[in-house]
Formats: sequence, C-alpha cells, structure tokens
Amino acid sequence: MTGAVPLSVGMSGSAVVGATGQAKRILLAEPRGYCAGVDRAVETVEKALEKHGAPIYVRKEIVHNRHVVETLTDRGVIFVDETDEVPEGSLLIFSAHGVSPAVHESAEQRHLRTIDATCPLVTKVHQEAKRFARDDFDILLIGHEGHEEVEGTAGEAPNHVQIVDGPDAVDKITVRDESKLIWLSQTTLSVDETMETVNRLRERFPLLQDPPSDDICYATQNRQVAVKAMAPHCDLVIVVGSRNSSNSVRLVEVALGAGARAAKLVDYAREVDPQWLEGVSTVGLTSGASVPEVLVQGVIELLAGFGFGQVQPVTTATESLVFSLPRELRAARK
Ligand code: 0CH
Ligand code: SF4
Repeated sequence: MTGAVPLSVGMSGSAVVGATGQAKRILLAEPRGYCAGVDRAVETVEKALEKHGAPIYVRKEIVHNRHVVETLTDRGVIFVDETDEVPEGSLLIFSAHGVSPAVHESAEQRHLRTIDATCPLVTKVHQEAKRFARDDFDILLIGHEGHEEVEGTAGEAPNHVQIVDGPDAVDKITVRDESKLIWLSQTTLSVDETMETVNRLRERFPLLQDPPSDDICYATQNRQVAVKAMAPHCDLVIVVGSRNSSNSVRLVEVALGAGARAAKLVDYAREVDPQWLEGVSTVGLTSGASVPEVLVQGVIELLAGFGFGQVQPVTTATESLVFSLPRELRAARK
C-alpha cells in the first residue's frame, strides 16, 4: 500500500528546517527492519528452545544479524557451518536463507531431527527452480556467488542453474538452447541492479523468459523504496545491519544511488562515528530485514544526544504479512 511521504523539501530539493524549527532531524524509513520471514525464523528458534531446551543447533546464522546470533548463542543455541558438526540425533534448524536437497539428505543420514526455518518466499524460488529444471530449461540465477540462499536454490537443480553475479557476469554465460531460458533471482538483491543484469542478459538472449512472479521479495523492495524516498533529502543515511546481510548492504548502495551525500552501515549505535555528523542536519535512518528494532532505537537515542531531536517518518508502504511457524512448532505460537 502506498502512503504519503511527509517531507519538507526546499526548491533545490535539499532538506530544510523542520516544522518545529529544529535544524537537525532524523528521517525514519517505514517500513524497515524485520520482515515476515525473519520474524518467523527467529521465533522458530525461540520456540524450539522453549519446547526442547538447550542445546539446539542451527545451520549457519539463522538470519544475518550479529545481535540476533549473539543473543541466541547466549540462550544455548549452537551455530554450525555444516551438518557433520552436529551430534547424531540432535535437533538442527535450517536458517531463513534455505538449504539444498543435499543438506537435507546429509541431516537425514546423521539421524538429525530437523526444523526448516526457510522463508516461504525463498521456498517459492526453490519450487520455480525445480519446475523449470524438470522442463529442461537453462536457469540463470541472478545472485551473489557464495551466498547461502544462492547455494540452496542452485542446489535444487545443479545441472540446470548458472549463477549470474551482477551485470558484469553476463558476458561469460553460455546456454544450450536460447529458446528455453529463464532467469530467477536471490530474494534480497537491489531491484535496479537486477534489472540492469536482466537487460544485459536479454540483449544477449532475446528469448529469455521472466520468472512467474517477483523473486526479489516484498520486504526487500519496500525497504529500498523507502530509502529512495528519503535519500535525496539526507546528508547522511545510517543503515542498521550486519556486513554479511545482503539486503542491508543493498540499502547503503540504494541510498547512495538515490542521492544521499553519505551512507553508512552499523551493527550498533556505538559504531556511529561522531565525525560523520559534522555539518549534517538531516540523517536518514533505516534497517535491514534481519535487524531488531531495538538496535534502531539505540541509534535514535544516540543521535538525540547530538541534537537530532526531531524524528520524522517517511512512510512508503505498510506491511501486515505474517507467516505461520513450521508445523513442528505451530502449537507453540500463542
Ligand atoms: O539479506 P540476506 O539474504 O543476506 O539475509 P538476512 O540479512 O538474514 O535477511 C533475511 C533474508 C533471509 C532470506 O531471504
Ligand atoms: Fe523472506 Fe524476503 Fe524476509 Fe528473505 S527478506 S526472509 S525472502 S520476507
């Protein structure tokens, strides 16, 4: 749903003094932070802890956020890289980013009890990969090489998928039959950069087919739209998020691309360097889809100490999507 963007903007497009007369203000992006898939994945681990007690194993980071991982570690969650690090018979949770069938098989071989916290919107892309592989298409998966989600999706059809890591990777692609070719993507990419990659692909392969529906998910898109709306008015955009969080890093790039004079990524308020605030009157603030709101509030408090007392929301959409928990834990949600 599209909403008003309540900004005070001068003729030049630069930020002006807010209605309260304060020179320093924060523009706060809305939506920001947790998406439905992250909310579900984190709650899955919390409910599993309540139901089964520690230790519980999680393959990879449940979501790419340092604070979330550290908090769950303190509560008895053991994060591992691979299934072979998990003692036979233990409970293992798969992260929001999804896993390949080979990982499911290896967990089965170790007799692990598993709960799958893969976001349903990632699972949807897995289904698309399976379906087009069954129809013998070549699948061009746009995404970041080495990212867990890309490994999981590609692993559904390793003989049919080629990874295209951005526009510059297009030239090295070769396909079997140009008339049976489809692109899919990671869910957390920059919308604009992905379209650039698709356009480059289509120049080479005019018959390239589009995915049946958007693979870049609603949450990724909404957070980028909000940042684009506020960035031209910002001397500095602060994105709260971890360095390994694809969607958070994309928000920094989108802010810069949309006209922010500077953009920085921080995990915690304490990482905000006071020098960044010199000569700054408008700070834009947002957070990635894996970031708890408490961390954003920490930045707001810190900025208040530097005179940024006015917080003005920039609302470009409202979100209400909620996913049900994995069936093993459904009864646990009140
Ligand atoms: O943005 P990425 O995919 O790195 O992951 P995150 O920061 O954990 O955010 C949640 C997305 C999970 C899968 O789409
Ligand atoms: Fe799901 Fe999108 Fe959130 Fe990823 S970013 S967990 S695909 S809702």
